[in-house]
Amino acid sequence: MPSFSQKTYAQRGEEHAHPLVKALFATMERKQSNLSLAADVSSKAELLALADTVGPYICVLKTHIDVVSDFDADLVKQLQALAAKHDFLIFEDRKFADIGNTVKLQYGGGIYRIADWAHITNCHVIPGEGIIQGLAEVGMPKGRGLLLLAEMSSAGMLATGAYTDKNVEMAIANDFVIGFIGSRRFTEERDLITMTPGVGLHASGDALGQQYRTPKKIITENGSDIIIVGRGIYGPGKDAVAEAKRYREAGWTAYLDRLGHK
Ligand code: BMP
Repeated sequence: MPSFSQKTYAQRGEEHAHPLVKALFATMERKQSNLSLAADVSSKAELLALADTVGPYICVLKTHIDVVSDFDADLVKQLQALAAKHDFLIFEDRKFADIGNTVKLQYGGGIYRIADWAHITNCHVIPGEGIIQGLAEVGMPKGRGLLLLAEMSSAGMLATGAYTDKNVEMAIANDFVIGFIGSRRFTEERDLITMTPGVGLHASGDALGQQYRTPKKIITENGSDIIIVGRGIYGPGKDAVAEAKRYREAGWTAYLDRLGHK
């Protein structure tokens, strides 16, 4: 059987059982994009402007909703409208890390009500499998999906070896899990997607431990599925649309190279 990395996104979408993953692969194929924008901006106006201008080039908009200083319910409504207009999914990078009962409250309630609007969210499995079960109780009925942080991109990160292996085991065993944050393909047992942050075409890192690798390394060599790019697209002095086009092209070319379509 060919590795999932050798199949097209379209084929994987057709064969996948999870409607959300089917929708994601279909979007990727339609837009020829395996690019996710990490929209780490601190105002509602900036976030909406970025989502609207870069939206046509991405498959997933990744948010940190708690960095938006003037968050309100209307922001979420407008983000959902932009997701429909430009055909992308929303991933709230919440990194839940508490016991099952607490994360249920955090995911479904509070000010942000993440489960109501984010198609995808993620968690650390430090508390054990109960965190997945708690999140699933809220997210499964809404058709949402969860990524496990099997690895991180930053220098000295502790998610390695047996800890990473445990993430993979838990992902395989839980239907609510659709994949991982990490740097590579982790398993062939079922089609779990990998989304990779810490991607840059030029910089090698920042002053706070971030480390960047190229789309070619991540997609072609490591078999990851989606590149997550933040400051490489909208950093100081950058033309966000031009950079988004450049990263989309680099990510897609790396994917075609992996399939052997030179
Ligand atoms: P940038 O491309 O500007 O470095 O942004 C990376 C984004 O990915 C940030 O939103 C960060 O929170 C997230 N991220 C990461 O950098 N490394 C990880 O291991 C996990 C992340 O979610």
